[in-house]
Amino acid sequence: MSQLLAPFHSVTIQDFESSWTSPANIAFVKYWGKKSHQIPANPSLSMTLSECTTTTKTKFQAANGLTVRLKLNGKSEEKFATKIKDYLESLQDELPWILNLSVEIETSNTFPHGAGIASSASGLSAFALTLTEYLTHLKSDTEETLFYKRASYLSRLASGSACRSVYGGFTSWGDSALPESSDLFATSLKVHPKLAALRDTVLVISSEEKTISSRSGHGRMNEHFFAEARYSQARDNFSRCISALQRGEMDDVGMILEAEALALHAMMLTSPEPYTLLKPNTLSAINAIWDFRKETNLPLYFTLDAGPNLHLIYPESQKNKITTFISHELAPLTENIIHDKTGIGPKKC
Ligand code: 2P0
Repeated sequence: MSQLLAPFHSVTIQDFESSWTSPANIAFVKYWGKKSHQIPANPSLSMTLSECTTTTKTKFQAANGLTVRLKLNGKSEEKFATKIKDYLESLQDELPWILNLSVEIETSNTFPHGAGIASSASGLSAFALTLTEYLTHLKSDTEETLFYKRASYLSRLASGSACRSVYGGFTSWGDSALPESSDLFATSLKVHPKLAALRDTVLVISSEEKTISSRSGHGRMNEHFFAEARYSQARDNFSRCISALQRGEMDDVGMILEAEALALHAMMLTSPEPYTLLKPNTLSAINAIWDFRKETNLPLYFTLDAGPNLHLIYPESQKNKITTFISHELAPLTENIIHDKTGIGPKKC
């Protein structure tokens, strides 16, 4: 049992209601491949976003048995309710009383489904933060560092990437040479002031539902011929990316960002059951970005999540010329564009 949840093993259930808003994040070094109990195969590192958030209001009450009702934007969503119920059931060894709860959730996102922004990171971290607040309501423990560590631990068990959303700025997750690093929860990462405010302009190339889930993608890494090489590359990129972020070297960060995005999609293309989530316009936009960089030397770099949509990362200070290029050259390749930037992390509302 984790020390983080041990104080809450036996409690008297009380009624409680609270709301949290939590942001999505974009991985600079990717989590792709995991061991059991949501232990990542390599450390990952991400930037927390500002505008793309989920707000979740949750009501916990004593009940005979565990029931979960969930409304997304006012509409009942059976699939998400089942996901939360499975998640809560998975916590029963550490929190046995959880099987006697009625849970009512109302949730809404500021960004559309299929926008290339993982709603599981924002949605599940928002829910885990509310659950963490509920735990401290049941047994008071007001230590703030432990609160967020616990929230990150609980977020990870719901969805790996969600554990990185509980802190603002930059976050790392996974055992590494960093002090206090852990496979069990994420920690905050200090970066050079020059890179503390980056933009993330998301090119929505396609908003179609993806054909292969991230869960299945992680699973395919288990039998992957290149798995060990990939994990070793990720560990190397992780330490090089942290060093570049702390030195304030945008171009070094950018080269790693792109290498990580391409490696992630190369893993999909070369997995035992190969697939790709890239679209022709993803490749057209990548080529246009490379040409733009060659011509202007401006620090515009891309990354990809597990989907066809590009996240364009660049310093706030360079936004004028870069946004002009985006709206003239890249916008015609997209369905939609979302403007985001480095965010300050979740908040209770
Ligand atoms: C990441 N992704 O680091 C990587 C890069 C997508 C591409 O983590 O199974 O939804 O819930 O732990 O976190 C997506 O996988 O997977 C992901 P689960 P998750 O952001």
